[in-house]
Amino acid sequence: MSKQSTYDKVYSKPRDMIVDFAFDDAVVKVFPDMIRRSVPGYAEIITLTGLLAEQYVQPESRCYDLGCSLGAATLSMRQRIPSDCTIVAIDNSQAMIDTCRQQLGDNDKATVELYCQDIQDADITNASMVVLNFTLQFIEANERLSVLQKIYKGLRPGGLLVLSEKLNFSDVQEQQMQEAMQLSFKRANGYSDMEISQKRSALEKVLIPDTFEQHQQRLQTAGFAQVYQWFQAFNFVSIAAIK
Ligand code: GEK
Repeated sequence: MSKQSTYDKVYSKPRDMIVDFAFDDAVVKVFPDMIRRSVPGYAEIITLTGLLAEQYVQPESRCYDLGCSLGAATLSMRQRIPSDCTIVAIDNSQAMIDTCRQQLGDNDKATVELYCQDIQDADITNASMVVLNFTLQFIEANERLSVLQKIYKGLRPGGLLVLSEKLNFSDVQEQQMQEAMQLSFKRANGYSDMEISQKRSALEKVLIPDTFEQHQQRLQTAGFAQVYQWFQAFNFVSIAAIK
């Protein structure tokens, strides 16, 4: 989606020490390329998010894009929602927000408000759709339920949460199979084994995936009556939770 996106070489040179992954300037420059080549199904989820918005977004309500990065889901929603809605896009990386702002441009569609903020501190009100696209996995495990409870509270009845995540599997063989397939996906997209292994080390402590059962249970505990997995590509899924 970015006109400025360059080829991701962030982990292409051997590093003496791998520090924890951060959404800094180097990552922001290559982000659209990085996520497209690393997350199977990413482009489809973004496109289909627009269709979900068309179906679920209510007039004069708010849509939230939590952990918006460069605003891919925001742009997809903006194409298909009433112009009297507002999209609130939040990310705690200033570098992401600055580049996202440049990409949004002016237009006569729904207003987009952009905030550099931790989603744990964000207020959610009058929402009919909330997108958490590959972001909950970066929140401390014991803080995830309170984020979902806050979203549930801020949604109107009939409102939709789209939760996309990398998954773990409780079945050891399935875990091996799905991980191996993501590895093949990354190799097929031009990442070397060294890049894959250095990025994996950098993400180890910051991206902690749950199983589908953990997500389902947490969403139900937060109050969501309907929880459906609507998309899967190997170990990446998207869940629709309806209030
Ligand atoms: C997309 N949704 O293109 N508060 C706010 N932002 C956060 C937090 C937090 N606590 N933790 C991480 N982030 C996007 C892709 S990327 C997924 C989301 C990935 C932000 C972080 O700065 C980054 O921009 C985003 O969440 C995760 O549809 O890179 O795997």
